[in-house]
Amino acid sequence: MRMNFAGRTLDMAACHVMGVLNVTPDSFSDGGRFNQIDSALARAREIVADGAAFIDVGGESTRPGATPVPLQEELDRVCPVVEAIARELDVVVSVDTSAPEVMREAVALGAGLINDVRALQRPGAPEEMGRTDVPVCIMHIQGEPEHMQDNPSYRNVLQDVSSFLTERLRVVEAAGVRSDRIILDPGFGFGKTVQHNFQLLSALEQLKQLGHPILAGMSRKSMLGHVTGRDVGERLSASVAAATIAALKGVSIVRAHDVRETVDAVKVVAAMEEAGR
Ligand code: 9MG
Repeated sequence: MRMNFAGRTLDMAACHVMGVLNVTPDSFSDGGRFNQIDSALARAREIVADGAAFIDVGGESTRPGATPVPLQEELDRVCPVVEAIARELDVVVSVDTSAPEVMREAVALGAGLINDVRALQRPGAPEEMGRTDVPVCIMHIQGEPEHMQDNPSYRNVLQDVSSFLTERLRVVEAAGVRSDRIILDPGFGFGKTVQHNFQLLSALEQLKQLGHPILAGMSRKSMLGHVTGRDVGERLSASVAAATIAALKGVSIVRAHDVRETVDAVKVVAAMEEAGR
């Protein structure tokens, strides 16, 4: 199945890598807005050279404990970077946002995917996406980033995540978003214990039964720190292993900080699958 991301068409039967580009103040040395845009563009060039098909630009941290950013601040961080990348680089610009106003501006500036960790639950978000042709990734989350890791609980994590995504599909499609523009994500680390995350990883292929391409993001997350005992900066091997498992289970996009290594891993999976056909 092919999907059109603002003029770039990708085969969702293959696995693609999405490089992470955070444009939060802690991501770059603080030398003013212009230097931040320059640094972001330089990093975006590396991500593309390393083989990513997507760059995910985010202006608000969604880490456990993170507090929301005012709307104007998010717009100021994200929009110039989206515009610069879309103008210069051959890549799908994804924008990690839950704010309908940011969605609208980002799409106008050339974004090819909206990545919403809150599954378009903010008022006006489904309708905003219903007015565009740009695909959207809707992700499962339990709670809000600030408190989501306080005490995550499920009856059955796979069934509960599937039910949540099914209900969001109903709402989002009713607002006018075409079904063939929707990507689903189980939301590793978003209101889940380590056990929940590995149960979801183990059953990832079952989420494909919902009939949509799947995105998986496990890069450097604490589920990997838990099993390896390693700090966030030392989780490269574990992140590549998790991305490899996700690719083997048929996901269409893996979100990664270490793009070059993840692209290599995905290529090995693709070569094996090609040889088996
Ligand atoms: C922004 N962000 C951080 N982690 C993520 C994940 O696992 N999936 C998606 N879609 N976005 C994420």
